[in-house]
Amino acid sequence: MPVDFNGRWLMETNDNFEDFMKVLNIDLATRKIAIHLSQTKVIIQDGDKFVIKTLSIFRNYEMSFTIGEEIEEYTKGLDNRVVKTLITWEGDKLVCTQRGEKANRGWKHWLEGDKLHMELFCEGVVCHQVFKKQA
Ligand code: VL7
Repeated sequence: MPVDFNGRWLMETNDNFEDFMKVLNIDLATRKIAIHLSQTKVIIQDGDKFVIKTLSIFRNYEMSFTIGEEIEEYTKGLDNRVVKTLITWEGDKLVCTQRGEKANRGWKHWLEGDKLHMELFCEGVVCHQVFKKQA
């Protein structure tokens, strides 16, 4: 049985998000707003197919993918780059690599108890987010 990420997840902590935004060259005005956002993840998982929505009062971001199938991703409303994105399972972790202008970029999702964890990484900078499941 694969891990089940389905659900609506509310942000509890967001460590080092400022440095992560800086390494993506997000401008100061945008960072000032984004740093205070409570982000919500809505994950729809159907076998190896996923839709992940990241929602906030400022901006929303949505992506769809199938495990093991590389896609071209446009990070619209985030850093607005185009990357080659591939998501695979590493054990029970969902691991994404985003190949492009920025080196060593991607994210990981995993579950610990009833919490959803996410690590966002880029050029050695790591942001760690934790979400709790909405009842
Ligand atoms: C990553 C991106 C900050 C710009 C606005 C902040 C708006 C709400 O990659 C992400 O999720 C993956 C895995 O769950 C699926 O797409 C979302 C969000 C942070 C870095 C860039 C700041 C401007 C935040 C959309």
